[in-house]
Amino acid sequence: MSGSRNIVVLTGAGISAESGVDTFRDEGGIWSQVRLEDVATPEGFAADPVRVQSFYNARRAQLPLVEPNPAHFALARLEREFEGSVMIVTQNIDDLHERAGSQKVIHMHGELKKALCCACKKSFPHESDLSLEEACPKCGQVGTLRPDVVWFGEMPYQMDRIYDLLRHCDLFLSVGTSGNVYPAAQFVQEAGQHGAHTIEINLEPSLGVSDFEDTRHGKAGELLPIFVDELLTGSYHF
Ligand code: BV8
Repeated sequence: MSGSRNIVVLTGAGISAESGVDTFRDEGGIWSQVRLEDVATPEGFAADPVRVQSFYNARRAQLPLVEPNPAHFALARLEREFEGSVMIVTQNIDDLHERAGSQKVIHMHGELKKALCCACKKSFPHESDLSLEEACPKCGQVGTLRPDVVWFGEMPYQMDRIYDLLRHCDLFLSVGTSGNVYPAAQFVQEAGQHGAHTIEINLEPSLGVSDFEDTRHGKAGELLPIFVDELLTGSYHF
């Protein structure tokens, strides 16, 4: 395996499913419990900020109760042991990749453990419940804090950097995402058009399955450790 090769890994809610974190669109998933429009849009936040704060407070409070699973640990091993570069671009807002040991992680949809001030636009770590009575530690204004997550209709983070990574990677691996949400759902085409080998590892075929050159369907916690072994031993050719 030559050292100059680059791997980009896109992850979605499915990689955290075996850790006990709800996905969005599976049976009983988050969007079957609450309307996306009400809790994951700027309009929903403006209409009922208390409802949105409590939706994210409940998900943030769950983080200490869940653990990374073998899929997260497999990607952290890949980053440590692969001769080239490994970058995770995650749609997830949990901290499980970092807790499994991954150091190169881009949270394109933000992070539950960060807050953003609507007034001064500063983001900062925030692990407890967010409330409207809280003052921004940066500008001092009260009632301007929101979860630092990217809602529908908002620009995902670090898009220029992500597209640059996609255009220069040799392997694009997508794990645990249904391919519903853009622009993440288009990344496989961007990578493939620039010469990357593309593979999907997902419980079931995603909406974008036909864009991938290779697919493996099953649980990420079972399939990813095997796949990482194949990458590290060179038995998976790309
Ligand atoms: C934007 C917030 C402009 C935090 C989220 C066409 C082009 C461009 C945009 C659009 C378009 N059409 C519509 C849009 C707008 C919209 C969009 O995509 N809407 C969808 C609903 C149609 N997109 C946006 O608004 C985005 N912004 O477009 O800005 C722009 C355009 C171009 C370039 C730059 C900017 C902003 C989107 C971000 C929204 N915020 N989250 C939060 O609350 O979490 S999205 C939300 O969905 C989560 O982040 C989640 O991660 C994400 C994607 O869901 P998945 O991760 O895929 O989860 P899902 O449940 O769907 O699937 C789980 C999968 O795992 C399943 O396939 C299942 O089979 C599998 N699985 C389950 N268990 C396992 C497993 N796999 C393996 N092992 C297991 N054990």
